Amino acid sequence: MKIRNIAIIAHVDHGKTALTDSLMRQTGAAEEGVSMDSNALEQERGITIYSKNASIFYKGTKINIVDTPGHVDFGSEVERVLRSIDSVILVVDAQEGPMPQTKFVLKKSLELGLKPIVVINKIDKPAARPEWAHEKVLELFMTLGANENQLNFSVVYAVAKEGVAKINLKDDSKDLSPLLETILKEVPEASSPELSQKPLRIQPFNLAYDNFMGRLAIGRIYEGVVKTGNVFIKNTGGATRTGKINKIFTFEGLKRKEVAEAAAGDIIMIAGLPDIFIGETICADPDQEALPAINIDEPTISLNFLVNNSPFAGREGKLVTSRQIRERLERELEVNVGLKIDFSAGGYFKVYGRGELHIAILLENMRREGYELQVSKPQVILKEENGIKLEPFEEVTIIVSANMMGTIIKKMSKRKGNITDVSQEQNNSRIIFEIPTRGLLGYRGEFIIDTKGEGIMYSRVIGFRPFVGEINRQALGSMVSMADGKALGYSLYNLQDRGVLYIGAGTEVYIGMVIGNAAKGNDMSVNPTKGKQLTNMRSKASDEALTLTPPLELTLERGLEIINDDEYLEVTPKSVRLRKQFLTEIDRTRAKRQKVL
Ligand SMILES: Nc1nc2c(ncn2[C@@H]2O[C@H](COP(=O)(O)OP(=O)(O)OP(=O)(O)O)[C@@H](O)[C@H]2O)c(=O)[nH]1
Ligand SMILES: [Mg+2]
Repeated sequence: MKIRNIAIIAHVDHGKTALTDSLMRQTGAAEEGVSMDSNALEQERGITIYSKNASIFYKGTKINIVDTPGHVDFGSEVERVLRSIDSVILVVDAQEGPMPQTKFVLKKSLELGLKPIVVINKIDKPAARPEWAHEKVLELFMTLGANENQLNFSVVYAVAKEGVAKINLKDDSKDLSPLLETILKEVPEASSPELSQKPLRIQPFNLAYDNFMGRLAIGRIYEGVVKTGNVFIKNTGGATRTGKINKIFTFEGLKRKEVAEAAAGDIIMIAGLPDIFIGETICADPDQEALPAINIDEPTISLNFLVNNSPFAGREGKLVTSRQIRERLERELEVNVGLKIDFSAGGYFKVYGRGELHIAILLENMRREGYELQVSKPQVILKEENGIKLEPFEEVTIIVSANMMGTIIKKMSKRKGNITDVSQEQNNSRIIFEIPTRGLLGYRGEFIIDTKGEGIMYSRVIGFRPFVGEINRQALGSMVSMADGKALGYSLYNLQDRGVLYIGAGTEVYIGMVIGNAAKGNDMSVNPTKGKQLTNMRSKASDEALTLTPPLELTLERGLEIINDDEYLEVTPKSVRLRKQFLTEIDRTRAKRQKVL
């Protein structure tokens, strides 16, 4: 069987999944309406979170496709995948052109020696500028030091959503055949009789989990033929252990199909190796050489997961105990490769992740399954090397209308951001900063407000650098309830001038719950349950209908962003609430004093 292995890579939203879906539809690998974004959260948010495998058949060749996530928090997934395929389809939006994540994934691909096929997508958009986008992509290849062979990349224009691709913009095309032909022409064949005759070597690049089969490894067979039975596993440190493969699957469309054996070149899933990990080598003989290791990016932020002990604990969740939360987190570690958890501290679990979205997705999945818990403020992970304190830095690309530039630069410099590049395009300015992750935490919300939701901001971690010292940023205080009960419209009306409220009238509150922010900067104890004094006097003002500004709804991501050091975010299947760690003002004052002493 002839096999080609490709990955689809791009900046977020440029159309990777739409293209994969259309390829499956055209080749009959999946029916109308079936999407690679199969997970409920993916469908709701319209983004890919987990990279996934599919395979299609075209003119007798099997094409294994890995669809990758475009969001930076999941960027390390992409890197792992790139190691295991032979070519990439780089999708670029015909209106936006190359964006920060385009640059990142292209750079990785070029470094690995891959020759990409470029798909200029969304040419149906009214503002599409496909020729300009093509030129920009070529410039990017050159900036990134592509070799001559790589610079000679093929270009295909597409409307992925509708399943149409063409080699020349003027061509008349009804389907994706021009792209499929390009794949057959450009992507090296993965299988050959010689490779199949060698002793077995498989390297997993992804993990999955099944309730019955346990941990599953998704990997590429580099050499040999795999059958069920005993194998040797070499880890990246050089140690060898034994294992037994008891099931082998290949992909057909999105589905997996159990097979008795599979040969070199194919991408497969195997069951039976409960401790298998990314980058290890599964082989037939203990003397075989291990394949080069696959790097896994280190986490950049950490936070604590705790049993919920708020006055409302257990009201909305079914799975609330420390043991239940621990078991769930242990299960997550089976597949969530970027995640690390320290279970050793008493009273909480320390969770290390790749970014706020990475953590938010885990919490969202947990609350949907009925879990209830609370978490602390995410902290940036600091490292020490040769006695020097290091902290993670990010490259931030901001695109705003030209008149916003001043404000943005002022705010970013305050947070220790340095400009590395500024350019103008159409009516927008594109500014690139390098900034410590610490400085960036909590800025996103402010950016959205400053640019009225029209600014674009992308960031990605670029590595650890020397710690830049204290960052003075104007933190917002919290409005803390000093009463239990139902919030009343009358008191919220009086409070809404002093900060942004997170709750509306009728919300149940408890002592120590954070109900809004305090614009002045310091925490403020308030009583949101106070009703109007009853008097015989009629006052005109108070009798007019009280118009409340709609509250700022606390989502998980927003909560993780605005939470202060001395607070917890309470997460239940129905609610996301902020609270003080110490509920009463007396306890908070005492805690603060003890810290100082
Ligand atoms: N107009 C137009 N829209 C498209 C086209 N292809 C995809 N889209 C839309 O673009 C949006 C994003 O598409 P996806 O395929 O989810 O993008 P993606 O690259 O997989 O996104 P992530 O996986 O989250 O990085 C969706 O709303 C699609 O319907 C196209 O050819 N034309
Ligand atoms: Mg996608």
